[in-house]
Amino acid sequence: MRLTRYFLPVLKENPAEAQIVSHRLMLRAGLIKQQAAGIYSWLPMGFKVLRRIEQIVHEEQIRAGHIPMLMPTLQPADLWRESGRYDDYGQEMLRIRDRHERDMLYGPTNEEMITDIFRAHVGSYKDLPLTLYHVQWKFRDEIRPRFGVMRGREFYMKDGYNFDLTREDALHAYNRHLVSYLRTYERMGLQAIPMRADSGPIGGDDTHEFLVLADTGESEVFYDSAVTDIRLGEREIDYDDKAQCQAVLEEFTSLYARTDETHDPEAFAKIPEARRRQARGIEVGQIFYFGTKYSEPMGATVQGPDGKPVPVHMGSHGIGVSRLVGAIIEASHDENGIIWPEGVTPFQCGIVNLKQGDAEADAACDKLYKALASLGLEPLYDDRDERAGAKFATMDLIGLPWRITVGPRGLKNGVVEVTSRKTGESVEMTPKEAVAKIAAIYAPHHPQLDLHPEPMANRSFHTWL
Ligand code: 5CA
Repeated sequence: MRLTRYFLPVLKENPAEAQIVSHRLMLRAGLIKQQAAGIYSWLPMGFKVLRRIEQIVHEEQIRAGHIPMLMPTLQPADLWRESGRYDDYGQEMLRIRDRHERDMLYGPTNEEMITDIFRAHVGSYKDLPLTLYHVQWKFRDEIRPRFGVMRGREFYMKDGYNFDLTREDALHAYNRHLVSYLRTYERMGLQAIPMRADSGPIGGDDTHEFLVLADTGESEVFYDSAVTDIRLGEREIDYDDKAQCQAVLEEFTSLYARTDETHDPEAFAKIPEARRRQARGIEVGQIFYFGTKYSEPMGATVQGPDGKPVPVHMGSHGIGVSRLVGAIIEASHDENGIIWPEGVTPFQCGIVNLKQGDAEADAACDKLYKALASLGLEPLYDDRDERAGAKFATMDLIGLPWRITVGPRGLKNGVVEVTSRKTGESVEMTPKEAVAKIAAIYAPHHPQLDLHPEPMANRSFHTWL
């Protein structure tokens, strides 16, 4: 993408309404625009990041054996009357009446609707286990929407629902979700720690929240600092292997890590003092096992092996997809702007032309741009007629992990400069080496990248983004 043809409305001033850095940077970098309290438009570059995050979520859910689908945002109130939550949910639920005076609502979550789908189509234990999920907009009429997309009223969430014959099978589904979530967050360059939590209006006894530690987080958390040393990493996971998934759950949840609702000062005091931490965190996901809380009142039963109907054991599992954009920025920025992790960056690198209009510099930039694009990468080429300082400031603000700087002086020696946004370190190399370096960096994030392509006019990679 050439910057002169893109829509990137960066702000010069710090927006007064933003209290935390991620909100400020999302507005300044032209990622979002507020339309009403807690309701945002996703401008092109924000939309790209949102889609990258959603894509990782899909890939990891599908890897875990979970099946994508799509449910509507509007739901009939009657479904929620069946579960008893229509009245319980209170003012957070946005209630709507249609022209036929039917009560509707904008879904804050989908336990009832998925249970309705299940009971309509599944009748036998032989069809289990089953986990269905979707990524869809939700609405919760939060009293205090704040911090931009972190606590929105309209927000984008992945929510998944498992149906199992027994409690044991449903707990395996719980563990599977825990493992797949750890992988999901790590791919986004985040450490999200599973912590024992409270189940709130979703219900059930078993629940963990995933927290990204950040001073601006809304949750108060207590943990043993040793949990921050554990990583899932590249290990192979067989999601059908119950023992393996259980072992990962135990590895990640045996040490003390709790949100304030479930905090137990006595247990906390047993941790060696040097490892006791009280901090704040951003909740980027939550998993629940709630057994038959919805299946029983809503009649979601299957015929068991003995021919008798049994209510299915369920859980639900959510990832805050839109909140993650803010959480990633909270975890990865400096005083000059965002620092996108490579897994979610909207463009893999920037190209800065130090002397727009100089025939040699323009030609070198065009060539670099084409070489990167032909590999399936998407560079953002700053081809504006601007001072170098202004171009660098924009690149730093929008936070692309790598920048290739092209200027007449370097080109005389046959080199361009490749700079890491994170470390600020710059290395001179030939344009060809620069392309190879960027491609090698992204190869693990995009297995579909073709590093030795035939010349090809129409590549499908990310073309709709
Ligand atoms: N039905 C369950 C699991 S699918 C559920 O709704 N869980 S939840 O309430 O914990 O929401 C899942 C995730 O959505 C949260 O962990 C959080 O990351 C995100 N989320 C919740 N409320 C908001 C909000 N107001 N703004 C942005 N993200 C939110």
